[in-house]
Amino acid sequence: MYKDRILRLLRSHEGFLSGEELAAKMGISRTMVWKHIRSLEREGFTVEAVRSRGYRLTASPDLLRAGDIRSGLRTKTVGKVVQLLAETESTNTVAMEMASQGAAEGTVVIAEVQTAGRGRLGRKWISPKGNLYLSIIFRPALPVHKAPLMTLMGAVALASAIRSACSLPAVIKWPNDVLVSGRKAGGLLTEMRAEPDHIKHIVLGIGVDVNMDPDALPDSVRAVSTTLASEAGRSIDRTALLQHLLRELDRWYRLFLSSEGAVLKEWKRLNCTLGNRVSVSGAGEAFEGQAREIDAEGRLVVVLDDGSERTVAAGDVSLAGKSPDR
Ligand code: BT5
Repeated sequence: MYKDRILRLLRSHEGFLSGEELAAKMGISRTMVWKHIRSLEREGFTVEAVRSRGYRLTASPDLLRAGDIRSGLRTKTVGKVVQLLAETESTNTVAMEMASQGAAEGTVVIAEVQTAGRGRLGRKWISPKGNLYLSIIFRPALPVHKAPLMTLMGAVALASAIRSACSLPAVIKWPNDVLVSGRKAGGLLTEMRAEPDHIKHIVLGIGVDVNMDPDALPDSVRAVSTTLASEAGRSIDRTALLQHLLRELDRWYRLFLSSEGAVLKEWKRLNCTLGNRVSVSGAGEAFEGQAREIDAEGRLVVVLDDGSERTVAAGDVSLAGKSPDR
């Protein structure tokens, strides 16, 4: 697309670029260059135009663009198809629908805003502008009981991407949270369609609090969550973070298919749950104990005070601090 190419040229150029030069590079007329620049301005870019010198990009909107996301991505599977939506109810709902209709593995659905973002167990994921909301379609040839490992894989990819793109010490809280400074900065929601003996498709939904106004959250949620921008003390380039995330997902998914152990090992390195005293709730019961291990299916092994062990497949965990015996 000419517009994307013009934008790339303006971005990679410090000073002014003349209309003539842009037109020659593109093989189009100067009038067409001007029309594309007007169209970029309508998208929120600020382009300074000075007669006899040309055009210079002075400000970019905090908006995702499909061309930018794909540019230089170089992934094998994840992000080969990117569907970018200004607003939708839930990217997971859209991706589940697309997967049922045969969308390719690695298809990513992204929205700037979700009007009915979902958490687990019918909970809401508040989804104002400024963050990342995406869902990825996977078709792993796996038995159903391995599906929870995909959440762990996604959490490893998300924590790694936040670490490398934002230089923040992101950690994973079992089963589906990514925390920075002890507060939730992202969550994962894994949904699937399965036959009795195998998975048909899995949609991995990821929400990350990046640049949003924290006032968009109710007090109760704000008290236990954070945004990457407030942790970093600067606004975050969402496209760069998203590209890191898609690359990490591509890499960890492939590793996962060849060696689940490799993912579990990295998960253990990045998690903040094991070794802690935890309160577990879910499936109509609640108990406390020490989070001891994660098993080969991604379940949490908790040792209760009477020494008995409980293996938890799903639930909510709150950390009650380091266990005295570690
Ligand atoms: C999650 O659920 O953490 C999964 C979140 C997954 C969201 C993504 S966005 C893209 C895709 N499309 C969707 O519709 N969903 C996925 P859970 O562990 O159940 O946590 C939900 C709880 O987190 C809520 O009950 C609130 O307390 C809290 N919460 C809601 N919105 C939040 C936000 N923006 N940031 C931090 N915490 C939030």
